[in-house]
Amino acid sequence: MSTAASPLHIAAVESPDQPVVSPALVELYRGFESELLVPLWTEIGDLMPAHPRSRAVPHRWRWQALRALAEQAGDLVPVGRGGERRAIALANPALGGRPFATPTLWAAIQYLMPGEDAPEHRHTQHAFRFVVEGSGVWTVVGGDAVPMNRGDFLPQAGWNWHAHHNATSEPMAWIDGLDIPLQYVVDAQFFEFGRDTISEAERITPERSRSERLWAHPGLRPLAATPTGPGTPLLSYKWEHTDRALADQLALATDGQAGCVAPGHAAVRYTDPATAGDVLPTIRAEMHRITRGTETAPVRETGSSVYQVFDGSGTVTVGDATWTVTRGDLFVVPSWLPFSARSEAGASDSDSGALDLFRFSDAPVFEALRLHRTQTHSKDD
Ligand code: 1HN
Repeated sequence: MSTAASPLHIAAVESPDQPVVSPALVELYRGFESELLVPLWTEIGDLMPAHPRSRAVPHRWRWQALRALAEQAGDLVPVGRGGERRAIALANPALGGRPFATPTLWAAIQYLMPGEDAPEHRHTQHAFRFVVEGSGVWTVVGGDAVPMNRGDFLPQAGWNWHAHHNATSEPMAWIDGLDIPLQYVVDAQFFEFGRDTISEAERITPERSRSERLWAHPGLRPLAATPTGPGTPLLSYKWEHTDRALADQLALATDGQAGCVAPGHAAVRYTDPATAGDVLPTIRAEMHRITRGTETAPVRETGSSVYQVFDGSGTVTVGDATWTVTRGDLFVVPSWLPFSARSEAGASDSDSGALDLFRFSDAPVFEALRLHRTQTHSKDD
């Protein structure tokens, strides 16, 4: 028998639902420990709770603080082969210091200095970029140069070669979302380095990528183009379309037409134009617009989400936590905790606009596994 200390500790405790503690029971538990065995009767409450009790906790990150630290990293940390990206991840305070925003989702601020290249690579992790401020970076996905501007959403399914280039004289920051924690826990990851530098031909700065010219025409599918990868063939969802969709929804609702989630709450989901399904196999993304003074009904869902305030200010409540939020702030909603948002004027707001919330979640995973549940409460529940 091994003499190494067992990593297990099985406590014999006095409790109505546990066997009577005796020297023989303690001896039995030491026997379990040394053979690396765990009885169900001491663990069942933790393993099979009546409803999800996420290991993650609600948390908010202030964009101003993230942005300032990313700027410092811009001065101190070069971007190159090995580290690959100047990306700084949100670490949920209850997930052991790992760079995991939730048990399934990674979220990071990425920062690229003028003229810098983030080298080419590919990985099985599904990813996207979302731009809350700035412009001028081009992400090159499979040789297609895709411009990045405020409000643009750029999904990029796993195993696509990708690099980024800052073509301007200003630094630029954006957020990255990936399914890294999910692929980490299920041991699915593959990764390969690509070319160290992208070609001059890929440094061009077209207004629209090839993918947009093929796929970004509403309701029109190119007859001869076949998506090859696992996610959407459209590599950029430009802000002008998202903005108009939300504005139209709210305007129609004012005329008494249906279409909004609720009065004063418009929302759209980013979808794959070839399938109408989610943009990525493991990540769902949406944009919500909540008009000034509107409060959403609390909703809880299985699975976790990360939100970023795209515009406006307000108050959000996640479980027992309530925070004020303003442009750029990020927060997480763990599984099965009720979430609601209220749009209100913030001290720093210059306009009377609505609260625009970008959201991404692991919902496609939960739906595929038939584990998705939603519960909506009225404000009086
Ligand atoms: C990655 O490739 C990017 O391409 C961003 O911008 C964040 C985090 C971990 C691993 C790869 C990117 C990443 C990443």
